Formats: sequence, C-alpha cells, structure tokens
Amino acid sequence: MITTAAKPVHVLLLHFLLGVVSSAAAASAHPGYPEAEQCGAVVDMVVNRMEEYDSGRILDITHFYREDMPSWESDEGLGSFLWLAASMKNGSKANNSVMKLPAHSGTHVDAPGHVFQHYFEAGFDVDTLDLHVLNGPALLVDVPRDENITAEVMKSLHIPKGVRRVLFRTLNTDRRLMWKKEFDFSYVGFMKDGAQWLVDNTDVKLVGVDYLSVAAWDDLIPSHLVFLESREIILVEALKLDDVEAGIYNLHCLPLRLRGAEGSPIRCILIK
Ligand SMILES: *[C@@H]1O[C@H](CO)[C@@H](O)[C@H](O)[C@H]1NC(C)=O
Ligand SMILES: *[C@@H]1O[C@H](CO)[C@@H](O)[C@H](O)[C@H]1NC(C)=O
Ligand SMILES: CC(=O)N[C@H]1CO[C@H](CO)[C@@H](O)[C@@H]1O
Repeated sequence: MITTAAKPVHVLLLHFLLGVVSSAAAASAHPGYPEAEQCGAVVDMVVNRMEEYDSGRILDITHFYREDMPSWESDEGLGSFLWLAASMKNGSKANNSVMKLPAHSGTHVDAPGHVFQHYFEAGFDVDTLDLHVLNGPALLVDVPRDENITAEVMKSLHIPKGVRRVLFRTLNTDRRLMWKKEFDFSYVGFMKDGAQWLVDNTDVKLVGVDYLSVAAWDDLIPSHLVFLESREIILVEALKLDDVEAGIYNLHCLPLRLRGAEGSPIRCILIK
C-alpha cells in the first residue's frame, strides 16, 4: 500500500490557491495519469465483471459487497462501507480506500467464538479455522422448498457418508433474498433437530447456506450451538448459489486472517 504523509495545512492551502494550474501540472507529472494522446484508448476501457471464469469451469459463489445488500436485522441494508480516504483527484499520489464492515456481512464464515463465550475468550477465531475443511470436494444440494431444514428434511437428502462439505440451496435462492435490501426474518435455515441430525448422522464438516444465517430465525441460537460446539464444523453463510447446477465440485473458501474475530468475509469459488 502506498500512503501519502499528511501535508502541513499551509501546503494544502497553497495547493488550493494554485488550483487548476497545480493539479494539471501534477497530473501530467504523475505516470498514473494518461498522457493526452492516450485519452482515446482510455475512453474505450470497459470493465468486464465476471461470475464465471475459464468458460464456466470456475464459478464465483461469493456476493459482491454492495450498499443495498441485506444486513442482519436491518431494513436499511449494509449501507456505506467503502470510501476514498485519499484520492489522486485531490492530489494524493495514489487512490486509497478505507472500508468498514460488520464481520458477518455478505458471504462470510462463523467461527466457534460466535456463540460460545468460552471459545471466544480462548481465541477460537476465524484465523483458527481449518483450511483443509474450507477447501476440497463439496456437494451442492437442493433442499425441499416447503420446509426449514429439519431432521426429516436432512434424512430425505440422503447425503452419503464420507461427504465432508455440503452447500444447501434453499427457497432463499428462489426468493432472491440476498438481493433484497430488507432483512427477511422468514428465510430458510436449519432447525435445531436438523442441525443435530447432520452432526449425528453425517461426516459433514462444512455447512454452506444461501442466506445470512445457517439457523432458521426460530432456532437461531440452538442450531448454531449444535453446529459449533465440537469446533469441527465450519459455517459459511450467504453464498451466491443462483444459476449453479447441483452436484459435486471442488470448493475453495478463504477467510481473512482476522485474529480476535468470530466472523469474517470469505471468498468462495467452485471449480468443476
Ligand atoms: C476532494 O476534496 C473535495 C474538497 O475537500 C471534496 O469535496 C471531495 O469529496 C474530495 N474528493 C475525493 C474523491 O476525495
Ligand atoms: C422457516 O422458518 C421461518 C422462521 O424461522 C418461517 O418464517 C418460514 O416460513 C419457514 N420457511 C418454510 C419454507 O417453512
Ligand atoms: C473516486 C475517485 O476520485 N477516483 C479517482 C482515482 O484516480 C483515478 C486516476 O486519476 C481517477 O480516474 C478516479 O476518478
């Protein structure tokens, strides 16, 4: 990162007074500003954002952060989270943005300290999560759309023994809940008995879901407790599973190394 040391006030004032002349001179002197003859090419620059790479072999299942994405229990959405603290337009040598995000916003991961105070105090933060669990073969399954994820539903999915990572696509994806600003309390998630069934009867160590919580609102804390108690299961939430076929993929998820944090934004991709 390049930072520009703060300038004394009188220098800033001088910049301001010299105004246009000074910034034009600074612009032409800075190699990061295009020369006049290159301007035509600059006008043609087109940003090509992708959800898939390498002809669909790599699928991005992470939501991009946006101000109008839903935020926990809020009607207002995530709101402003990124601003340009230093900008070339205002005389800095480089553009430098600053961000401020709740740790559990957008596509994110929960660590055991999220719902267990003794785990939090002992340091079971996102930097302790097993990258082997977060990376490897994963099954994307469609959950019946008429229920929350109960023990009965879990049973009906017939997840084979040996499957260690499962992404559960639910009614949340059909309802496009992650694309709505208002937090929706009626999202689908795990009921306590569904979480318990998974713990008792499967080898699943990574549970991925398509809204902000793995646990249905009605069983919010009980389901989290069941999943996180053993410290062996990792919860990945608010995955973007739209337009992805059910099946087996290689999953790659990398949280930020935020020591002391019980949650972190995470980048997840599927590779065919
Ligand atoms: C540049 O400075 C002006 C005046 O202080 C301010 O209004 C503007 O928002 C700044 N722009 C950026 C991109 O920082
Ligand atoms: C799931 O549970 C929530 C409450 O946590 C409820 O509002 C919602 O209707 C349930 N969804 C289905 C499909 O049963
Ligand atoms: C937001 C903003 O001011 N961004 C500027 C950063 O610097 C580039 C290069 O000068 C400008 O084109 C952007 O407008």
